[in-house]
Amino acid sequence: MRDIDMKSSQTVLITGILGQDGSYLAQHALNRGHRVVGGIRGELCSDRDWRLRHLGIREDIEFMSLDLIQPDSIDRVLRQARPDLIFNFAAQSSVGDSFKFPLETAEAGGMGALRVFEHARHATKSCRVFQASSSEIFGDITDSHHSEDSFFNPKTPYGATKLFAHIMAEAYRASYGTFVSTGILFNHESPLRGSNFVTKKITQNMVAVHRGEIESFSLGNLDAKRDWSHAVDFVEAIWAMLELEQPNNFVLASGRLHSVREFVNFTAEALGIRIEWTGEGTDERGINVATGRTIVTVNPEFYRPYDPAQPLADTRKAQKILGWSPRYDLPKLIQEMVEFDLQTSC
Ligand code: NDP
Ligand code: GDR
Repeated sequence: MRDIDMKSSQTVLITGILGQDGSYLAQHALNRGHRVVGGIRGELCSDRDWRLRHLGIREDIEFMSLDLIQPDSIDRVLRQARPDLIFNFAAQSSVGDSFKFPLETAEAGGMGALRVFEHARHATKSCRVFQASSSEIFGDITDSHHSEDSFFNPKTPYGATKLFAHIMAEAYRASYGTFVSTGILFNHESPLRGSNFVTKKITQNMVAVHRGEIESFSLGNLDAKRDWSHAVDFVEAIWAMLELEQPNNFVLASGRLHSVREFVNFTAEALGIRIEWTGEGTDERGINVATGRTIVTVNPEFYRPYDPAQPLADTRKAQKILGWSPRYDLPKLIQEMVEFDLQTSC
């Protein structure tokens, strides 16, 4: 159910536009005839804008230098761009890296988000903000299904940072009437996913094994379960959130959990490889049944100090209020990722 139909040209500011979600959201906004301003940190060189080039929208975007860790750069961009809509995707988004770089993670994802909300609060023209929250804010599982109203109990520096921003979004809504909506986003992947995340690491390495470029590769916790969706499905729901009359919080997910081991199996299947698992713990191995060769091993280097289990998601609110239902299931998502990697990574 949409309250506002954004037909006329709006100025859309996307922080983190060079990342996965920023790129797809830019495509979505441009397809609807809006002006897109993209915040980037550092220089725009060809190895960093590959997602935008792949989508064929690189030349349609106005880029501005924006680092969420630098307050002046946020103020300058927001004053110059005068956005109607802000999609705040910029963050140090790796949970694993947040253990190594907790200060940078907190500054960009926490204080950076707060600075964006401060702008929206004081902006002279009305400005709607989307804040990318995360399922990591749930932390340890408390309910059978987790919704917008569940207890938040994060245990990772990344999750704690995202919870700070999430609560600030609610505080700005309640205290100042600022339009800040949040998406409590479970994992979403795509061909444009960064290779430091487990899904892309698996599809890229399995393609390399398939081509005979490598014999094997290593993963960490194979038992970890995640709810994986396609980023394109999420971008549609995120856009719809800012078309509502009132700001709100929405859980986005598929509602289904799969282990990392199962993700490897699905990927192998998409490549016509039959895989069998043997051993336990760090001795576990994935073996190519046809050749008898080990293709996946476990390396404790990829374990995390704390790796909370992901809960099952309750997405009824997004279905009901946004009329949202995802188009991709996991095999279809993996098929698309594998096809992309077969064409690109040599
Ligand atoms: P990506 O890592 O692909 O993109 C994040 C972007 O943020 C990158 O372009 C990065 O820039 C930029 N960035 C990092 N630090 C700063 C900074 N200090 N100032 C300005 N820009 C910065 O993430 P996704 O697109 O996957 O995710 C988008 C958002 O959604 C993130 O906030 C993430 O935490 C959140 N989220 C994502 C989920 C997912 O499964 N994808 C699930 C839940 C939440 P650079 O290119 O320079 O590195
Ligand atoms: P996550 O995604 O931490 O859920 O954060 P990631 O793909 O990094 O890890 C998922 C699970 O896989 C396990 N794992 C490995 N992970 C990585 N990166 N590399 C490995 O080799 C590996 N082996 C096993 C991890 O331990 C973990 O359990 C993502 C990000 O997009 C966040 O920004 C977002 O908020 C959450 O999803 C929801």
